[in-house]
Amino acid sequence: KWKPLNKVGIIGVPFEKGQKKYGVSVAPAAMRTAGLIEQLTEIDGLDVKDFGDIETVCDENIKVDNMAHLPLVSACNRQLSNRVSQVLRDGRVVVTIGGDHSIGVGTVDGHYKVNEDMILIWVDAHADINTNKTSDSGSVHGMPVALLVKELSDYWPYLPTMDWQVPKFSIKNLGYLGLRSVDQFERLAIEKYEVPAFAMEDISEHGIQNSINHILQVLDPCMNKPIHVSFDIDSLDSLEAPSTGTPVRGGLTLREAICLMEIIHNTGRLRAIDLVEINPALGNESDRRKTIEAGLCVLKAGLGFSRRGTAPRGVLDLPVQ
Ligand code: 4U7
Ligand code: MN
Ligand code: MN
Ligand code: MN
Repeated sequence: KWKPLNKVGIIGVPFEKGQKKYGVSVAPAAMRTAGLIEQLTEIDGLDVKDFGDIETVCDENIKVDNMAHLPLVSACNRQLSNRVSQVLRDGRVVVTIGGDHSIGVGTVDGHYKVNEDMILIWVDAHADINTNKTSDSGSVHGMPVALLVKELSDYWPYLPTMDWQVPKFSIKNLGYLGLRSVDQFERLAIEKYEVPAFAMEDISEHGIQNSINHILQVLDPCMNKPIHVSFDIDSLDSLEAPSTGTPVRGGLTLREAICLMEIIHNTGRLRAIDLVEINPALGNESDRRKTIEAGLCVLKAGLGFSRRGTAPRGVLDLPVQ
């Protein structure tokens, strides 16, 4: 019944104020320079449209306790949410290139406005479900899930500048893959709401295919809901994706991540991919190249690139001399 959409829209989000290091904001440009649009266009039958970058303008100067740069984060996500809705309404899979993971607020908000039945797969070493009360860092890239889910809205104070974003998405539609650095209250939230969460030890035990299939089965047993994948590059092992701000050893191999994205692609229901936390300013030239290439592989796998290869369309025989 479901067939993968053959149209995609790209949004760049050169935003880095959700964390403290310089450089995540250059990832959209670095990905474009590395051939993002060209490589996606080479995927058989895929129509690729670039919707450009989100600009963040903000003159607000309000401070919120243990939540750095909230007005900026808010301004960026407000624009982003609208752009994501627009791309989806154009009948395209939306691919958002961050930027740090605070932009997950805008992508999921914009997706939810178009598809209220969406499910969210958060692929990450971290759970990103801190509030400003539980966060050790005060960085919003560790808080997007807690901002998005309605079940946690009572655990936040009033957040100035965030009135545009009313959390309506239910934590019952969330699943995690790749976890290996989870704070104490984040773990409590996962247990309290029984979020299906495959940490690295679970993936080691069951394998990546069973892990994602189990999450999809729990969140959407009838197999008819649109899927949003928020992919933090630090879900990959830091040997395979070193250029990221909060690397953690012992993560997914690129092969596992590709396999995961192929399975989600093959459902025909993938509607949004976020690719976040690539920081080309960290590490050396080889680190940078590896990390960007890994990001491209993840996107291509989610958009239908086949490792088996694709025979030319409408051609039945090899060319003769
Ligand atoms: B990322 C952290 F304390 N949990 O809240 C926090 F360990 O988007 C890390 O997944 C957050 O990269 C990592 O600051 C955010 C920390
Ligand atoms: Mn993250
Ligand atoms: Mn992370
Ligand atoms: Mn990170």
